Amino acid sequence: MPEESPEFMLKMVALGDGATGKTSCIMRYTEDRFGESYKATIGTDIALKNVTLNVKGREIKTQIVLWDLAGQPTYKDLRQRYMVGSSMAFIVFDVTRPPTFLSLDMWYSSFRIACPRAIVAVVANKIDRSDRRVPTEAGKMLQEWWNVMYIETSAKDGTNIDKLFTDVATKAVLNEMAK
Ligand code: G3D
Ligand code: MG
Repeated sequence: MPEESPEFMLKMVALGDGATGKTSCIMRYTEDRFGESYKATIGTDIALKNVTLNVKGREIKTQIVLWDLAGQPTYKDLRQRYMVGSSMAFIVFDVTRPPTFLSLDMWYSSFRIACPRAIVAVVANKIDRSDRRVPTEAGKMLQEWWNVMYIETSAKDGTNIDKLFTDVATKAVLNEMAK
């Protein structure tokens, strides 16, 4: 018997500076793998994840369409086109590299231009590392200022990865239902 088709298909984009762990978060979530070398591709990689979300006590089948930019696009124009039509975004920084935290503002602003009402999560990744330099308070500050989600993860050991995608997608479904 064919599987029941999802009630929602939602686009999610991965944003943030290079090597912060965007691809690793997606791989951990969709394939439960980490650190295997993947081919360096040019352009956009797309991964699919089917989930059943609990939204206000209802089971909702949802397909998350994850867009991951291979490499860092230099052209603002390309980034903007990649973001269009997203229901949600996760913006990743690396807790061991403060400059990647400072870039969040640029990523957030350009995403808001493309998708003013989409759900956003700021993701503090690599919390398994002992050389952390960006404290939790910094992330919490952005969470309040921007009224976005904030979550600390490790794609390496899997901490909070499922929670990240499930929470963001659940909010996005609620957002769609309110339309
Ligand atoms: P990107 O897609 O944002 O560019 P990647 O980032 O997912 O390619 O990850 C960049 C590097 O960070 C990779 O290491 C990857 O293994 C590492 N990384 C990603 N997430 C974590 C994490 O949660 N913890 C730790 N310790 N490392 C992580 P390499 O060495 O392959 O460059
Ligand atoms: Mg990548």
